[in-house]
Formats: sequence, structure tokens, C-alpha cells
Amino acid sequence: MAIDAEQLAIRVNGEFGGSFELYLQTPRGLSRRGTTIDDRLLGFDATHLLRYDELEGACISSILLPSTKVGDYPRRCEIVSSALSESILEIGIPLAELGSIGAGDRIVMRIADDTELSPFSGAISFPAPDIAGFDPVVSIEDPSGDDNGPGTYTYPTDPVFTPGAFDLVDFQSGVSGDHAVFSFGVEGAVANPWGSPTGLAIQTFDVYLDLDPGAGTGRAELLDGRNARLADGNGWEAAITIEGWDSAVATADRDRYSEASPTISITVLASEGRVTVRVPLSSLPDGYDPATTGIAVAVLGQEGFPSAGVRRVRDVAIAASQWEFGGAPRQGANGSATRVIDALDPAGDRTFLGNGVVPLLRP
Ligand SMILES: [Ca+2]
Ligand SMILES: [Ca+2]
Ligand SMILES: [Ca+2]
Repeated sequence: MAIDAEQLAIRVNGEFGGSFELYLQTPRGLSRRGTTIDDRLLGFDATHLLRYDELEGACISSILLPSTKVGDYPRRCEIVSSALSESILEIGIPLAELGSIGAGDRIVMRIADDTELSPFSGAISFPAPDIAGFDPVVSIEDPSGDDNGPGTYTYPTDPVFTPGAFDLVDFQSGVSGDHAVFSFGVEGAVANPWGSPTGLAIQTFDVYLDLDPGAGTGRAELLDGRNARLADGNGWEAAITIEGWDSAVATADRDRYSEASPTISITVLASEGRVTVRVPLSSLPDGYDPATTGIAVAVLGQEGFPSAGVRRVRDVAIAASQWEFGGAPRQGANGSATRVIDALDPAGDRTFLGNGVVPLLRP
């Protein structure tokens, strides 16, 4: 078994009677069942079921609700690669399908065919390597303690909003294989109090890419509801918004943008406060190069039930409440005040956000 930044590769030696089931447990899989589909005890709670047969190849089910009939498990076949030659079977599963996996997490597996479970002695498990590693082309630090928007914002009062969770301290970008990689460090931990499949819950990270900084092409306004724009003379051609449930890549011209949902893998190192994402280069505009593209980065509060016209980020009110940030100027409360809590800016110039502007940084 091998794991890299893009997939879990499994190589099985043995005789296959044409079909088998492979049960996997990953730390942040969505649901769990403790038995095979014909009710043999696995010895662990599986989060994923991969079914292989010679005709169909391999299909994976990643939602194994015990109350649901096995036949109703949603299954995806096109994303799993499989190859059988003589007595060696090779299977590749995209990491994005398995939920976030970080260094030190353990992946557990066992195979069942008609007659037996193997290994016979019990499930095997192995640790995931540090797949968040990559070589950054761009590395920019942000001051700590400026997670207060234009200087006045405070966190919502619910205890899930832990200190430093929205305080960006560094950003890196680079390319690894055919993926663009973006990595965000925050001062606090990246907790997952709402149990998202990616390990990310309360934060949203936006990255805006301006392929020709200073030329004024593209869109100045950020994604809907950020209530902020790039500094004059700059416009983004693509934006990536990263959150626990609904990450996307947006591409824009001056007047509008549209979203796509390519497979984005998210690796969370919770206690280190680090989130690393891999986005297919094919989903970004031609000409994207981390060494020349201007970037803007914003941290916001994720919101599954946003105000009208807002793309899934949390409101800022005059006074903080359980689920709202506080500190908006009276005239801007729940209206025009920016929802950006921290923006990447090594100079720490708060007048930017005070004017609804997020700085564009050139590598
Ligand atoms: Ca900061
Ligand atoms: Ca532009
Ligand atoms: Ca900042």
C-alpha cells in the first residue's frame, strides 16, 4: 500500500475469484459500519467500501450508513482506477474521496471475498506520511494578532470559535505534479467541531489570482458577500474558495464569475494550524504561474446558512453574538461591512480592510 499527495494506491497479490470487497477506515470518513455486507465482523468500523469485480472494475462507496441498504449505498466507479495482471491487482483511490488525511493518521483495511476475510488474523493498518509537503515558490508571512478585520472585529461568542482560528500567519503556493498547491497557516488550531469530511469547519480561505497584476483586467470585487475588492488597477481571473463542505474554483471577467467544482484535496494538520490544498492546474486559467501571478488571500468565517447574496461566509454585526462576528461600523452592519477577518498583508496595513480593499501581492 502506498499513499502520495493525490491517491491511495493499493497493490494486492493473490488469487481473486473474480470479485471481492475491500473495507477501509480513514480518520475522517463520514459514516461507519462494523461488518461486511453479509454481516461478518470486520474488527473495525469501516468508512469506505470498495467493491471489485472483473466486469465492472472497482467502485467505491464512501457513505456507509448502517440504516441504509447496501444496494442503496452511493457508489462511484469512474474515479477509481484498477488494473489486474496475473495475480497482482492494483487499485488507485483519489485522496479527496477519503476525506482529509494528515501525517500520522492511520488507515485500516481488510479484504473480504466469498469465503474468508484477509488478513485472517485481523485488520492491517498503516500510518499516512506527511503528504502536505511540497516546495513553495511563494512564501509570505502575515502578522499575528490582526484577526480583527479593519481593526475592530471580534469573534462570535460560541466556544467553537477558538482564539487565533482566523488569524492567518503565513501563506505558501507552488506546483506539485499537475496540481497547484496552496498552504495556509493560522495562529490557532484548525479544529473540526462540526465534523466535516475534510477536517476543516469554521474557516473559509479565499485565494484570488491576478495573472497580469496592474493591467486592470478581470474582476475587482471579490466573491459574493466578501464586501471587499482588490486594490485599484488589479482584477482577478480565478479565485479558489476553500471550506469544509463546498470548495470551488471561480473564473471571472470584469462583470461576472462562474464556479466549477474540480476535485480539490484538503489536508489539515489540526494542531499545527495548517491547511494545504491541491487544485488541478487544469481548473485554473492558462498562464497561471505562482512565480508571476499576483495573489490576494482572505480568511473568513464559514457559514452554511448565509445571508442572501452571500457565498457561504459569516456575517459581521455591530456587536458579536453566538454566531456573528462583532465590530462592524454602524452603517455597515450586516450590509456593506467587509466579512474578511484577516487578509494576507506582510505590512499589516489595516487601512486596506477599513476601505474594503484586500491587498494584491506580487511574488
Ligand atoms: Ca494575521
Ligand atoms: Ca487581471
Ligand atoms: Ca493580515
